[in-house]
Amino acid sequence: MTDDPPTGQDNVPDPEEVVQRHERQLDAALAEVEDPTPSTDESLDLELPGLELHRRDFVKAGAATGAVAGLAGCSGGLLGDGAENGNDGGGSANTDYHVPPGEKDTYYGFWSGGHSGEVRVVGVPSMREIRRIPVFQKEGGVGYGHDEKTKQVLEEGGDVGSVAGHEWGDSHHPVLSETDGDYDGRWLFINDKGSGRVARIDLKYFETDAITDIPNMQACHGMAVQSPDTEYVYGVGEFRVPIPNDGTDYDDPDDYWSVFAALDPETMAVEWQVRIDGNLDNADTGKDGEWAFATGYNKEHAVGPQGMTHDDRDFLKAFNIPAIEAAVEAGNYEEVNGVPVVDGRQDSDLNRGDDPVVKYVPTPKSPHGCDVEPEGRYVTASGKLSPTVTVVDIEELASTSDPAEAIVGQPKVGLGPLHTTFDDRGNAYTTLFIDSQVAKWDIEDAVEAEKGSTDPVTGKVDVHYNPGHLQAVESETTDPAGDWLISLNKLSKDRFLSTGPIHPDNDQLIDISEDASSSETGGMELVADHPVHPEPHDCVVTHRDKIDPNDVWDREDYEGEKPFVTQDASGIERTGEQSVEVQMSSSRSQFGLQEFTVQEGDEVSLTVTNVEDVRDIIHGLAIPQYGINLAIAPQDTRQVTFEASESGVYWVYCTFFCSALHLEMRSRMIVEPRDG
Ligand code: RUQ
Ligand code: CUA
Repeated sequence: MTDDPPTGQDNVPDPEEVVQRHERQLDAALAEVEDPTPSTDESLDLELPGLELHRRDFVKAGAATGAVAGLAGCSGGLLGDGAENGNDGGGSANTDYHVPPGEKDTYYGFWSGGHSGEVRVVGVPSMREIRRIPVFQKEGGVGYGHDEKTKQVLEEGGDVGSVAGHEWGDSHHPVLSETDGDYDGRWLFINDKGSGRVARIDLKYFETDAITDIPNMQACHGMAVQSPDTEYVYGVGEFRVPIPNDGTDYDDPDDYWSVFAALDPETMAVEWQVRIDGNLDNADTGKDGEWAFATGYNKEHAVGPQGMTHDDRDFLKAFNIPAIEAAVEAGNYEEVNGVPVVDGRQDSDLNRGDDPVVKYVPTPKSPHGCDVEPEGRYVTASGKLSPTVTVVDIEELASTSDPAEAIVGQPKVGLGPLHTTFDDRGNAYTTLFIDSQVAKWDIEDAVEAEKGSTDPVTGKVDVHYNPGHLQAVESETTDPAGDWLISLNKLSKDRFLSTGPIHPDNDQLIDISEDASSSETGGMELVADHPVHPEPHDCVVTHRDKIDPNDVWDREDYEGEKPFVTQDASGIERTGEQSVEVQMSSSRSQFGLQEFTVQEGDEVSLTVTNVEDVRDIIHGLAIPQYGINLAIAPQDTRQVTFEASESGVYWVYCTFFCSALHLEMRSRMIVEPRDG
């Protein structure tokens, strides 16, 4: 503990050793209970949370040390089998989560799909998966990345370096656009933790319509929109990298960068960035447009877990939006790769005056979740490696010159607090990764109580197992619904039929509609298990009345060059020595052309319109030998261009079972030998 934090690459710690070191740290923390002398990092004058936990609490299920090691980097831990967990239930509240055939869910949920790179639409409370929306990778079912329009979306957002290309992404944190502090149903934004990207889904069509590759950023982890009116979309850089990252200056980790980026929600252009000290993790914003927050770890600027967790403190960073905008306006920035980068590091000149661009609030080391409660009064940083949640008064933070003074509460909630969510009755709910529980606590009680007190905790419910995110319905608005909560559990272990060594995750639905102080769970009742494909991270849930998608396409939204193709307009036109244009309508149960003939080597530009205006009648168009796979919804037009490289007969078929004559819905492409 007295060595300098290791930063060189020849000092990669042995995982065993890291685990042992964490054990020693836990021992030290326990010793502090008897002897509450200041922490090893005396530069920060912050009260230590009380740590009167017993040793056996830390090693619950014999696995906590492994879990702590896993936690250091936001990944799953090595865990014991957790068989002691069971639902102890609570007072029965509204258990009507079953949605009968023909009825619809009350809420739309949007789930990130992790390294599947997609977003999933899930009905709540039934938890039925309604649709998958491909975002960061090509997908066959809806032809995403196959037609020119969606191909372009992927390509424009795909310049992530010659190594990765745009093969896949790691979607983590879906956030909904807001108007007046409420979800407005216009867009959903999602980050790519795999590279520094942010995507936008147009909720009129539930289709990804833009991806931005954020310069100066590797790994965009946190994601938020500025409340109350989506003034900005924030992408939060996690990994620190050299800028430029071209191999010229790679071995000075003190000069690696991580940035907080603000995008314009309309144009998806990066407006500005703030360079900060340490890594960034999760983000949220205040409710008045003035502040954004991000947790962070690795203030040590290390490159390995040992160094990253060396000190006892890290920071919650508070971004002062008007001050940042003023700095940009005044030209107080460095332009890097086309983006104004404001210096928000601790020793920056811009942080010296009365109106610093970034305030660094000291917290226990490696805080994780960053969540602002519905009234916008407090921001919480969930402890991860500390059993506490740090509660910061935003107004006080704005006025104080010592950010530590704005810490007004630090309830001790349990082991491995990762994320916090809220209801409309002043309760907060925090996932406990190591304890495999959700803890419920009272926000105002936490502010009243001594720091480190367990008194504000009003109940705990077991979940199965090792929860990461959790989300209460409409929790990010100023008026949450307060009826359902979903715990997104990283491991499912014994909860489902085995499918071999790779298990699904387990999303559990918890009824939170009642407060019951007499019950152990505080009224929370776990009502259902739902397996999910690897690996959702987070979700956001809105009332269905706030989303109003189209049933068919509006023709005026079509942006391609070619017009809407009617049956009469179907035809083929030679546009050059080796190029042809083919235009086709599709409807039940025929294409506008029964056959068409091109020459070997022709560049074929194919435009297809679905002329139906009936909801849910989708036609596909596939020419498998040429890799063509379009999905065309009613009133939509899609295009694709390919080279007819080999002569022969190729059947063009419809991929959606659209009518009794679906199998007959075909066209015949004849590719004539060029000199035949
Ligand atoms: S952050 S599990 Cu990687 Cu979504 Cu907390
Ligand atoms: Cu159109 Cu099948």
